[in-house]
Amino acid sequence: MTSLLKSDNTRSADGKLADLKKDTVELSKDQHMTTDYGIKISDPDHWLRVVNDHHNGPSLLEDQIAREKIMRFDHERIPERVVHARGTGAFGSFKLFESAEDVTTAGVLTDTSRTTPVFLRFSTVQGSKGSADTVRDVRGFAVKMYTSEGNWDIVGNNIPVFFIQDAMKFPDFVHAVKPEPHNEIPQGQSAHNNFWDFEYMHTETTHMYQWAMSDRAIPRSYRMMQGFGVNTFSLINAQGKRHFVKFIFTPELGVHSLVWDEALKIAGQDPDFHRKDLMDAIDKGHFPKWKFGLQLIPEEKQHDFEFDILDATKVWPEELVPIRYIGELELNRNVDEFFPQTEQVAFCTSHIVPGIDFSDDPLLQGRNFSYFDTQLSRLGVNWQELPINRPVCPFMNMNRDGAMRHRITKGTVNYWPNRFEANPPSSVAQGGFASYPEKQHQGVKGRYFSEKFKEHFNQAQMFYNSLSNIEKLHVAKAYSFELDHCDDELVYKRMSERLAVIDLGLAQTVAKNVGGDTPTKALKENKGHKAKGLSQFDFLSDKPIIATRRIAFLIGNGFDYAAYSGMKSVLEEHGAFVFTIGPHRQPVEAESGEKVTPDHHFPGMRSTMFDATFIPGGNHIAALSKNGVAKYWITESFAHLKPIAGLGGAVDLIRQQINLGEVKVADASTDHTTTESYGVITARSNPASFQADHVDANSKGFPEQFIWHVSRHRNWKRELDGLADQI
Ligand code: HDE
Repeated sequence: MTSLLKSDNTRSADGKLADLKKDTVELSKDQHMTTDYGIKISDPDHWLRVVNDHHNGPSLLEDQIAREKIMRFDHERIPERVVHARGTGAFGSFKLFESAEDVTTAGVLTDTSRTTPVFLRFSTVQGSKGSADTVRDVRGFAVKMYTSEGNWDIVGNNIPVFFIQDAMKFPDFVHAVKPEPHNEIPQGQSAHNNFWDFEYMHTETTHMYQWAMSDRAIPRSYRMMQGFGVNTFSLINAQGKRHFVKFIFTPELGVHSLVWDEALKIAGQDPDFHRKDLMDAIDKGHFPKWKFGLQLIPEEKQHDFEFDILDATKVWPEELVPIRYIGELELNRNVDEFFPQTEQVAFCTSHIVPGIDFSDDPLLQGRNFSYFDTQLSRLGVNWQELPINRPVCPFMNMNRDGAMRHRITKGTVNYWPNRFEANPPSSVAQGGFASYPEKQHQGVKGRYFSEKFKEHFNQAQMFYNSLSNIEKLHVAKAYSFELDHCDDELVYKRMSERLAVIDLGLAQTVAKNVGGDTPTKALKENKGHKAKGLSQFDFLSDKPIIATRRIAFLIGNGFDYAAYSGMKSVLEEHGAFVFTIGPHRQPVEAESGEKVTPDHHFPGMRSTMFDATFIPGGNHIAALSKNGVAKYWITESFAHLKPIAGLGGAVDLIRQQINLGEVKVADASTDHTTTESYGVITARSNPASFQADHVDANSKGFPEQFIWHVSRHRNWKRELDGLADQI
């Protein structure tokens, strides 16, 4: 039976959940409908009127119930976020497995017995609130930790650097990337003249747009991307010593992306793809997890690097500054209602807790101003009183009044100091926040920049050098797509030439594709520096992790039930989500008489929604061979580099469809060790058992091979060998 309540959110009781309960009401048949001021409503559907014999007549302004219903509705929109408008969020918790007390006094980073409640909002940057999830864009990764000492917000992204170095450039940058002013085009993408004009004009953006053109900007799932605080913060320990720090979250499931054609299609086919993916995983109990790490530089080493460590367009290469993983963040509860939680949640980089402090990073300094300011216009002066934003620890001060003040503070004074000594401040020993007493030298007032900030290309090269060949190929394709969408010759010609500061081959490929002038020499020597942790392949586990992977089973009447149920249970044992796609959602009958109710019918779904496909044998193959959707499904999955497995009669269907010509696909019933499988696993007869206890690259069994290929995410060799360009 469909429940009135969307989801059962009682699973993980925590401090924030208890706090929100005070403001949470539930729909119920026993609670009769009332107006907002409490009177019971007898007719919510018809406006009060004076009618003639035909029951026609004017509506009466007098109807306070109808009037208030409409007027309340007229005002229910608030301004969307000026950037990061499109997003989704979830609750969770943060736990330490190692104390960082050597570098900070912050309880949330030192007390290993604590579980800190968390709210995390993911977002895209460019598009408006209703735009598609899978566009090419940076993803926001904003974490609110409701710590016992107050809220700590890490307002991060899934890319470790940013476009600009100085906050004062932010309005120009955002104007340039957002839809153009004369026609409000394009939505949810940077593929337009103004964005690339801005990038060309600001060489400091070079490193970041390399990342934005990489696969990082088209994640497969919010659950499969890293989160970075980006800016440099400080940690202060009990001895008053300061370390500069960067915060990093790395996902348990690895870092994976969509392929571009898939991302484009999903944007239309299921614009909520990432939202649903996150909710679905949490609802099914597969809670996404990230390791939380610190990169630390002692204060006295601030100037020991060839880049400025306060420059947000630079990473701290792991070889120079290793990541120390100390905790884990888990998301385990979906929101109850989107607006009061995900929309009204508001983050501020300035919200830190004792033991953590800022740095002179000029981007951070500006952000510390901007976030609080934007919440004032988006939510009003009492935004921190909203249930989702208020801390779980006690809070009290002399701030009063303002629109929509809810809190009622008893007492006769609202100032400090007062004759009652009410609400005194805390000493540092009592936990009061004190800024790090950084020595400030007498300086000169002026709009100066550190010399090292002027170097803009070394790390853009390092990023590109560190990518695998396939990732480099994708970068070239991404630039080609973006600049192809620019119709101003000046923009695409200058930009494709600019790429020669990174790599001549890249610049030549892009110039050719987009109609630029092919550059003949590199604009900067590339010394070949690389760093780990930049390529997504660095996060690919040796373990065959297929948990939460969406696997489609294509069936029709007459399918082989043994193969269907055997594969379903072995994949589900490994944590995959199996979906059955059939000709209709009414039950489909197997050859042996069993009935299965499909999750979807063919026209209702697309291959793009799944990570892999399996087709059991049986006499349904004749019908599938005539089913255009099923046939295109196979072709498209192959082009999107996804594993495909088939048994019995499905072998011929798959082979015909992917039209591999001379290339052989693996056949688990034959000797496949000499055959390149391209991630297509087929066998003429069912395996002796549908079990997969030990899976690795050398596994020979049918389910094992399929699981291994799914765990590799995509079969890149198809693309490298030019086999995938069929659609
Ligand atoms: Fe933001 N950014 N930003 N940003 N940002 C906003 O604040 C801003 C920057 C990021 O889910 C706004 O509440 C300035 C870097 C995320 O609610 C605004 C500068 C990083 C979110 C704002 C930056 C981010 C925002 C708009 C340059 C990665 C969504 C709505 C100095 C570390 C938070 C809002 C959410 C949102 C300002 C640069 C991440 C206007 C001035 C760098 C994840 O205040």
